Amino acid sequence: MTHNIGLAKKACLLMLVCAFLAAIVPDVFCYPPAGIDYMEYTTATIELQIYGSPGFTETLTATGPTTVNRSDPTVPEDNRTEIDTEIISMTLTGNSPNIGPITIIQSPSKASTGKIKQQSPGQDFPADSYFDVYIEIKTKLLYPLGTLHNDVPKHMSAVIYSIPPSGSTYENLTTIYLFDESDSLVGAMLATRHHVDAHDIAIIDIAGSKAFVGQGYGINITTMAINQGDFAESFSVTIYGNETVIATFADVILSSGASTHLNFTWNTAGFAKGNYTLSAYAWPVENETDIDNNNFTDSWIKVTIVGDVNGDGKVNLIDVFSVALAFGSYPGHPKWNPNYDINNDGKINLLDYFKTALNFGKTDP
Ligand SMILES: [Ca+2]
Ligand SMILES: [Ca+2]
Ligand SMILES: [Ca+2]
Repeated sequence: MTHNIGLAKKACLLMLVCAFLAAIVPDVFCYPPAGIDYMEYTTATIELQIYGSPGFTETLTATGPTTVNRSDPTVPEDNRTEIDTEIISMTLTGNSPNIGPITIIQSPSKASTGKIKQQSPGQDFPADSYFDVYIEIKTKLLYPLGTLHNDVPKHMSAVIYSIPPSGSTYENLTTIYLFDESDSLVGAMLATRHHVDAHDIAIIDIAGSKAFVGQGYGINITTMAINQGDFAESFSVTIYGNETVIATFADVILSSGASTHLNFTWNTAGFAKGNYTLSAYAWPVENETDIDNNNFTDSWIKVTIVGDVNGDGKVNLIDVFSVALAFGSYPGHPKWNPNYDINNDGKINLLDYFKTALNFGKTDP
């Protein structure tokens, strides 16, 4: 009893420390108090084997909601905070190639309990999570299958990065036997996975077409956005040069798994000379939990004097000769260098040469 009070005190203290840290350090997460997680969209993939003749092995997909009950976090002796969990409801429907429509439900008679546990003391995520799952598989066939169940739990485990565990996939590869209503062995669940569908957009690249751009001229900037989640999304992306917004893309639309390039030309007129770090931010969509990948920062580009094609802050013979030697080139040409294309028109010609020569001798500052 004293021991339990000690643990309760420890948990309490931990939650206070967590609250304090979360207030001063925005990136510290803390496990929530007891509650219920309703995950509307989850997808189970089961390698199903039915014995007898004709028997078969197939991969069955079923989708639907799963609801989990969570306890308050507690701190055991190993100082890795943990949470007791239980699947209190699950209804997944699908269509078996061999036996037609099926419904998988949480067993009405046996509890599917589990745990969430910190991998390292004091660090909530990544966390280990598992459920020992008992199910019923309802088929439309009265004989010989009817409703199947397992007697030994399917130990489904995952590494999770949030609560609820959006984007994570619980998995178990061992064979668990299935029995019919009269407890006769009829088949087995082999490799089984259960994925919690997630909203997750990300920026995976941003790049400028050149390293040095003459003040007042343009540079092409390409950003790559991807939808790593399970739903179609519509979202906005803002592009920054340092802290200044240099472009906005509203209503970027991507289906699950799709990616797109967001291209624009940044006109540097009105921007002070200096280095600009390029970054892109995809504004999180509703219920998105992994937002670390919504921001992508690239190395800097330099806005400099027109004609300073090597970015050293002065226009001298090196710049003039560089442009002259690349004369007549274009993207793909062996002598092409985007930094020499002063007016950003995709070719290096007299216009670029004159703009460089006209500024000969200028230095910055
Ligand atoms: Ca994201
Ligand atoms: Ca120079
Ligand atoms: Ca040009």
